[in-house]
Amino acid sequence: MVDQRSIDPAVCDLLEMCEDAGISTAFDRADQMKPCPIGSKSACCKHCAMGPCRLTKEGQVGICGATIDTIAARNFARTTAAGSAAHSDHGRDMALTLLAAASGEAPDYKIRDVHKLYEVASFLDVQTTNREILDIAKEVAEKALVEFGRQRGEIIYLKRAPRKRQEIWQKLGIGPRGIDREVVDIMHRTNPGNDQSVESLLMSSLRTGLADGWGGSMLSTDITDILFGSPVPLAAKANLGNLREDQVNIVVHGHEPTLSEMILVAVNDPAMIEYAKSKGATGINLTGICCTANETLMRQGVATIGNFLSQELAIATGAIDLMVVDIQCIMQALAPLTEQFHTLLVTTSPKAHIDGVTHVNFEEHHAFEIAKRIVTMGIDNFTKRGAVHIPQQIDNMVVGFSHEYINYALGGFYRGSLRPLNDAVVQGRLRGVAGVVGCNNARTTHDYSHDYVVRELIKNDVLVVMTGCGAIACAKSGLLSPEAAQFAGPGLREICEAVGIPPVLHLGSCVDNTRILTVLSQMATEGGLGEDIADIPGVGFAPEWMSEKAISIGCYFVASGVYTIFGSASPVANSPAVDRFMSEGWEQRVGGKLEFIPDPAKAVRKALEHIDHKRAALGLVEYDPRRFGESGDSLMLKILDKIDEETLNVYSAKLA
Ligand code: XCC
Repeated sequence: MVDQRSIDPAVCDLLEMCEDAGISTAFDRADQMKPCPIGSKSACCKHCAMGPCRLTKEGQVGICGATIDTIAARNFARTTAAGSAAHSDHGRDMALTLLAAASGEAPDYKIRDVHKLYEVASFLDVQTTNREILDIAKEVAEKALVEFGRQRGEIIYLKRAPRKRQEIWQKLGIGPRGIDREVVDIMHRTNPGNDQSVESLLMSSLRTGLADGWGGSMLSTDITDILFGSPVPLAAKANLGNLREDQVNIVVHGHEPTLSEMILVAVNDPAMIEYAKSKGATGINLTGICCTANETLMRQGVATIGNFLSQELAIATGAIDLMVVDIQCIMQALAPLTEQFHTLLVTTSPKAHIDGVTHVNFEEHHAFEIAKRIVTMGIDNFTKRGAVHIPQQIDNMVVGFSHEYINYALGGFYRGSLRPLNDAVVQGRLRGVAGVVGCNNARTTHDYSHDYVVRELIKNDVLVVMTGCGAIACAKSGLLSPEAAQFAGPGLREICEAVGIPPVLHLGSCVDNTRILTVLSQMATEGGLGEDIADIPGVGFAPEWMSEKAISIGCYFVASGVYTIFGSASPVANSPAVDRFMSEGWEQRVGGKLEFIPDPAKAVRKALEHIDHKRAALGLVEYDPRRFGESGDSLMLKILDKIDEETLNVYSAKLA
């Protein structure tokens, strides 16, 4: 029973322990509570007090006359708006932190990536000549904030897309006018008695998704890089075995890096370490969960102990002295669970309180002081620790593939570009590219679909980039290590070996899906693969999605021209009209489409068909894995096989 719930042995181990101890987890609750058969298919409308109306019979309409199609499209649009709001508000907070730092009001933050600041300044039309860094940063933050409240025209970052893509958006009128405005627009048009057209509601959803992808999230990625540094590759570790029995374990969880970056500084503070030692610990061990983990993992190599569905199990180890959470993806179940263990749970965001849980309000103006206070609370709690059960799993990975680094990796400083990547696709060494992102979902086997989809794609010479909980899933199954090249097809393997990268690249947190948009835009403008994102032989996947944010991401991928496949059943299955519009209707208009395919094998098959179809449309050679079958180390080893032992030793020494 338990082993079907997850492919992660550490999770299975703890699930067994919880089962024996009678501790309830999301895995059990998912078994005990089936999804509502009406709500899960979007056949319920609860936008007014005449309802909720449940449409369960053919041809039935709501009290106001709303059809199943309108209801499904309206619900979908609201989901997109909620997801776009969450990502974008995170981006706004990053802009406010940059503003506070640049104005001298948040002295604990610095401008760590000046190059990035200059780059972003140029995107936002901020003058840089003869100006102080902080002055530029202040105007960058102010201009970024204008994007949220913009009322007319289009958000500035749309110009980072290929020209052809921008023209499609202009022609369809789906270029977001302002980030907040598009979220409000959806809330208004889905309010009773407004938009009742499937096409209009779904095209508006794309616009609101674009406000997230090319607006709030992209600004978030950029500003986070400015404040904390653009990621570069570094070795790191994953899974629950990274918890330490002999040290104070502090876990960061959520999404925003502003506090976690300060906690990282605090746990390395000699006075804090001394204090931990005075309580009997040998030191302080910082690890993370979900996307806060991805942020500190990408930049400083802080170990991730798990993704969304691991959060309760991490507490069940009994080894966590303090878990500090910020925003998003924090289960309310953590609160009663921490009462069964000694773990101190601390909420910090004014937007994410949990009743009965200690709240330390985070303000960037006193960031380090607050971080030290929280770390001290964790150290004090170490003495209350009881028995622990820490699984031994530790997996190695290489992370930190910002889009800037991918350029650099392929050509160095002197000719950094995506040319080699495009050439590899043109030659058929790479069949195509894929972005595999998104959550865990307790309705599916934990991590299984991520692992399956990614293994199949790399086996078929598809280079995979990942973010979010999907990236953590594959980190735990070893796919983010250079050694995973052995699972790749011959063409991809050769590239991995030549460039020294894993076949699966970790690009960051959920907001960093925008790095995928940047890479795709650069590929489209580099030449050889058409002139638009929709021309590229590529696909997007969210195999285990659950959050509203995933739907917003899906919308901006589609609107950017990407065929996007979500795992699990369609949430709009009761409305064939809506389902059809999301595939055929959207594809005709924007070149991208969204499909819900619960069977991962079928999903991969369709993805590869799509990639091959795009290759054919570009007039590229048909993909043939045998063409590069002699590539990579296998060829090298054959040569070495034929030479005498002395020369072989020289080679081996060099390779070592
Ligand atoms: Fe949350 Fe970002 Fe989903 Fe994971 S992947 S469950 S949103 S932490 Ni974005």
